[in-house]
Amino acid sequence: MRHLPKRAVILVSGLGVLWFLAALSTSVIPAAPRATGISNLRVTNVRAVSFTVSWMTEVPAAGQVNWGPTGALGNVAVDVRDPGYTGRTHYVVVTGPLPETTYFFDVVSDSVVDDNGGQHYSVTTAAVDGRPRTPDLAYGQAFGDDGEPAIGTALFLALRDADGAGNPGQSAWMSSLIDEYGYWHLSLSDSRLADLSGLFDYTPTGGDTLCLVAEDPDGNRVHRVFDIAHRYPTDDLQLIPGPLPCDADLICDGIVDGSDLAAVTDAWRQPVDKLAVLSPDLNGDGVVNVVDVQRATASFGQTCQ
Ligand SMILES: [Ca+2]
Ligand SMILES: [Ca+2]
Ligand SMILES: [Ca+2]
Repeated sequence: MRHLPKRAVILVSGLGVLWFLAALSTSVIPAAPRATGISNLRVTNVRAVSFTVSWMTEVPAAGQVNWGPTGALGNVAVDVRDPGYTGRTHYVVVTGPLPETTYFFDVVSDSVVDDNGGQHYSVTTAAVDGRPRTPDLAYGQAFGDDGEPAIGTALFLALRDADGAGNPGQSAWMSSLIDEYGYWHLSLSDSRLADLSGLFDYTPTGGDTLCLVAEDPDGNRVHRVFDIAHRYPTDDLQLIPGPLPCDADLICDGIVDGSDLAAVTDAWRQPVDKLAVLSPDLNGDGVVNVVDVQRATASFGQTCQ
């Protein structure tokens, strides 16, 4: 028997995978429960001399971050709301680091220490970029599924190039803690390149986009993309029970398309970045596999604007 060329075998098996995904795409497989008590750990607003750590817990707790330039840590930072604040959301701004320096940190919820399996979490601070920029505020309001202000939820924002001018791609993630009236606000003029080497240049008058993502401790979510011209204020955001079809908009341009599907397949069986605001691990089970590709496929064509 004549053997098929290797490429043909790969093509045929690739088509088989696509058929399999299409067959799966009508079912929804629920997320596996989290093994630990903390979730949604994020490091945002990384600047030259500060960074923000946010996370959520299954039950109310007091949160703090132990941090330092070595594994000995040695410094403590507490929640921005109050040193004694207890809740299910935790939002700690670490101040005092030096520019372009790697720091290690652990996340503490009451007496439970998450030290990333003994190796600590780490973050490298941004380079100093002293270029003067006109202050540029983005703000809006976010509400829960019950219509009440989404108090205490962290709102994540990234700028994305959509007009081909300034820096390409997406900025580093910023975050804002939603206040008692549902307001969030962020200084876009402080936005940084994803690699933190300098400020992110964008077009403030319109054309570039804002990617906004938030999740509350009950799993209600929002994921929207706006033109930057509509930033003061943006449309009201409403957090609704997740997961959302737009969760698959990993290349956060407002539509789930081939580039998002490629971002999921590229991450196939690679180590999952637990700190990513938008993760290819769409069902949060700690691995990127056929279930995540199936979810992205099922969301194909979904718009998030
Ligand atoms: Ca641009
Ligand atoms: Ca996209
Ligand atoms: Ca997964």
